[in-house]
Amino acid sequence: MARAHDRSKSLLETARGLMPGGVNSPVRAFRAVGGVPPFIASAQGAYLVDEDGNRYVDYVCTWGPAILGHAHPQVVAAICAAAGRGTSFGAPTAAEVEMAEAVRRFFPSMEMMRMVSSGTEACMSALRVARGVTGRDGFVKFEGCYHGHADSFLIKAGSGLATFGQPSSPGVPESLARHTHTLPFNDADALKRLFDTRGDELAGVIVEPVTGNMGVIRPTDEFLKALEEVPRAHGALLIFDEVMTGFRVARGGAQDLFGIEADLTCLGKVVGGGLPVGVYGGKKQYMSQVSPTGPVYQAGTLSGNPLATAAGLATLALLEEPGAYQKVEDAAAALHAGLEALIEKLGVTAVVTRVGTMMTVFFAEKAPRDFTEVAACDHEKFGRFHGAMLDRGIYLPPSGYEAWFLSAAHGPYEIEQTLKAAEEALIA
Ligand code: KE4
Repeated sequence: MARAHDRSKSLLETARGLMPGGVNSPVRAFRAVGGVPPFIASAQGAYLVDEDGNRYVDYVCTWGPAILGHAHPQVVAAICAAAGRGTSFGAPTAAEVEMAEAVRRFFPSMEMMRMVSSGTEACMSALRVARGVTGRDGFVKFEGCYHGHADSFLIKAGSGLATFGQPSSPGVPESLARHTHTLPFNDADALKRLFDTRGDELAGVIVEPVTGNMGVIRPTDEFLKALEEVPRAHGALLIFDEVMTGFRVARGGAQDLFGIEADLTCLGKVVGGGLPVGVYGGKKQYMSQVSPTGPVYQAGTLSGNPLATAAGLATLALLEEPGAYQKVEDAAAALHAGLEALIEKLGVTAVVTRVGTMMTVFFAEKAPRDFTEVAACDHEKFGRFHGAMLDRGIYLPPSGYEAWFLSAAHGPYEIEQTLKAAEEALIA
């Protein structure tokens, strides 16, 4: 069953001497599940092929972006055509205007926006706008949500809700930590209490409206209501980090799904069609405060880059075609149902959570509601499951704290293969 990984092993050895952990983003090192990460040589549709020639059905989909499947011919053609016209100008283009119009069709609350080059930049910049327009430094985030690696977000909760946050990485100044308040996800009361005591210091609340970075957790109705009402009642902004959920949990992201308008929205992943893109935007009254029309500074040499814009535009055009979403949702629903049936049949303690085209298998009695409950899941079991799936040609996110992503290229055959593998892997 075990596949040859000789070339990946040897590349990893060399890479470890050149890059921390041999990778350019920590999760790729497979530390959470063990084993050698396959070094990927190419990808097409729902499949990855590694340097040893092993083929995998891919449920990472480059952590979300590949919603149409890898190397979609229309996206590739758009990138190639754009490259032939020049790869970067550092000047405005017609395509950026078209792109902004397209994004606004999906996210009407993004009346104005700015394109950047990553989800991290989008979140960091949205927070700066919230701070800039309110004149306040504090903000709220939720435990288990990830908003990129900007300093203000790499802060964890202190020992009690009333204590200051602590940097979660060396290199993040302690002095910054006092401005970041981390609350439990799905805890409406904690949000109300914090705003009641410190509301006038808080610029906003940033949230993954459906979490992906601790696995897929749906917000409760009560929590959503509090998100919508509490910050605004105190003059603070509601920031939806839809870097993962955008174009995924519904066409117009979580705002579309839940009927909530965010004041500011952060996008990444799908919006860039697999190239480095982020977008942040929202109400005109806030976004017009960004430089050069306003005092809040933000800039980028490669922002609105022609290749990234071409990939994003081609992706969004395909997603606007009738039935485009249904296809991916149907594949996700089939996998969800199939896994649930296997869990039941095999008597495994596990639950499947899914919102739209994102899902997670948690090894627990019931679906977790917050980070504490995710941490209590059987992550060793997940590691064994992950390894057994990989051996059977199924590439899952290498951590039990992540979401799985499907694409329009995942058809009945891929789902069937995945379920066949899972039938053995679930009891590994
Ligand atoms: P990037 O800077 O990685 O483009 O985006 C940061 C980000 C912001 N907000 C949300 C909700 C995100 O999910 C992300 C990035 N997600 C991770 C997945 N855990 C990317 C993978 C990685 O870090 O290697």
